[in-house]
Amino acid sequence: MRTQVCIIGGGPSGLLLSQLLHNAGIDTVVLERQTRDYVLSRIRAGVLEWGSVEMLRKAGVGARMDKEGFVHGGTYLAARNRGFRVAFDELVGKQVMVYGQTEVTRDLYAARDKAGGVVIHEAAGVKPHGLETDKPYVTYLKDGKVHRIDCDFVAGCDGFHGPCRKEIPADVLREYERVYPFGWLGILSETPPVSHELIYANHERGFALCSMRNANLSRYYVQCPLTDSVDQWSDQAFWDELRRRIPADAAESLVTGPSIEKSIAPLRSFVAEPMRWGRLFLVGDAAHIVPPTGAKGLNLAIGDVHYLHEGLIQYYQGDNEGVQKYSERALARVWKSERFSWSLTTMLHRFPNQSAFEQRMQEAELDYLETSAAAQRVMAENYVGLPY
Ligand code: FAS
Ligand code: PHB
Repeated sequence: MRTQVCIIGGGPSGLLLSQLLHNAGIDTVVLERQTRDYVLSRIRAGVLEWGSVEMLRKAGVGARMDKEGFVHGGTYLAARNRGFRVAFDELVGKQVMVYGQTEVTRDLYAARDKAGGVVIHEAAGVKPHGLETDKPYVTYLKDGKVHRIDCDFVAGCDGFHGPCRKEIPADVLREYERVYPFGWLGILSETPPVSHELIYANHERGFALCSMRNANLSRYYVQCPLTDSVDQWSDQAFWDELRRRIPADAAESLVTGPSIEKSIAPLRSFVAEPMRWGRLFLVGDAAHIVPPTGAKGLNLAIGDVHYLHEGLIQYYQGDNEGVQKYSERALARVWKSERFSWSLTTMLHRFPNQSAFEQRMQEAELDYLETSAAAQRVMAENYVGLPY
C-alpha cells in the first residue's frame, strides 16, 4: 500500500490530522493498535480551548460540539472554603468549550468513516523505517501477516507510550520531565453538575476539581497519593472527600450518585525535543505531557496538528518552510503551556511534607489572583489558549 502521510495512532491528534489533510486532498492512512471501542472507552479531557473549537469546526466535525457542548465564560477557584470567579470573556474576550475528548474522538471517527478514510485498527507491531531517507515506510502485523505502507511522511500520533519517539536517536533526543508526587482520582457520575462552571479547589487535604460532560453527567477529581488504588476508594469515600475540599455552599448542593467510571491518573510534565526527525513528526502526547490541571493535554495535541497540517499542505504546494519549522513552532507554544500547567498544579495541590510557609504561599498566590485584574488576565489568557 502507498499513501502520502502514514499516521501512527488513532486518538484525537491522529484522527484530526487525517481529517484536515483529507480536506486538503492529501492522502493518509491511520494505524491504531487498539479497537475503536477501546479508544472510545477512554475517559480523558473535558475542556477545549477556543483555538481547538475553531480547528474542529475547520475540520468539519464541530456540529455536535456546537449543539451539545457548553460554552464557559469563566471558571471558579477556591481556597479556605471561599471561591472566586475568573471571567475569561470579560478579561480577554474569549471563552472555552466543555465537550469531552471521547465525543471529539467519536465525531472524528464518524467524519473519517463518511469520507472513506482508511483507519486500520488492531495494527500490531507498528514500526516506521527509513525515516532519514526520502522513501520512509511503515510495517505492521494484522491477521497474521506483515503489511507495508510506503509514504512520504510519518506522523507519530501514538501517545506517550507509543513507539515513534523512540525512533529519534538517543544522541539527538532531549527529554525533560517532572513527575508529581500524587495522582488524580476521577469519577464520572450520572448526576447534575454541582456548578455551571468548573471549580478548582486548593485545600490542605489536597486538590479537588468539579467538572462536567453534560447537564446530567458530572466529572469530579480529588488529588490522591500515588500509592492509592481505585478499589481503596468506595463511592461514598470519594463523595465525602470531595465535600471536605470544595466550598461549603457547593458541598451542600452536591448531588451524588453511583460512579460509572472511576480511575487514577498519574501527573507528569514532559517534553521531548526535537518534534521532528527526518520524515517523522511527533504530535501530541507522543512529544509532551502536561498535568491535567490546566486542561492543556488535548489542546496542545490539537495545536501541534494545526502547525503540522499547515506545513504538510505547504509542502505539497512546493514550500518546505512549514515542515522545516514545525518542531520549533510547536515547541514554542508547548513550553508556554507546560509552564502554565506546572504553575497551576504547584499553586493548587498539596505536596508531601509541604511546610506551613509553602501552604501560605499558595494561599497568598490565590489571594493575589482573586484581587488583581492583571493576575486574572494572565490566568485567563493561558487558560483559553495562547494563539497558534
Ligand atoms: P492519545 O494517547 O490520545 O492517542 C494515541 C493513540 O495511539 C492511542 O489511541 C493509542 O492506542 C495509539 N497507539 C499507541 N501505541 C501505538 C502503536 N504502537 N501502534 C499504533 N497505535 C498506537 N488532557 C486534558 O486536557 N484534560 C484531562 O483531564 C486529561 N485527562 C487525562 C487522563 C488520562 C488517564 C490520560 C492518559 C490523559 C489525560 N489527558 C487529559 C491528556 C489526553 O487528553 C491527551 O492529551 C490526549 O489524549 C492527546 O491525544 P493524542 O496525542 O492523540 O494521544
Ligand atoms: C475534565 O472535565 O475532565 C477536566 C476539566 C478541566 C481540567 C482537567 C480535567 O483541568
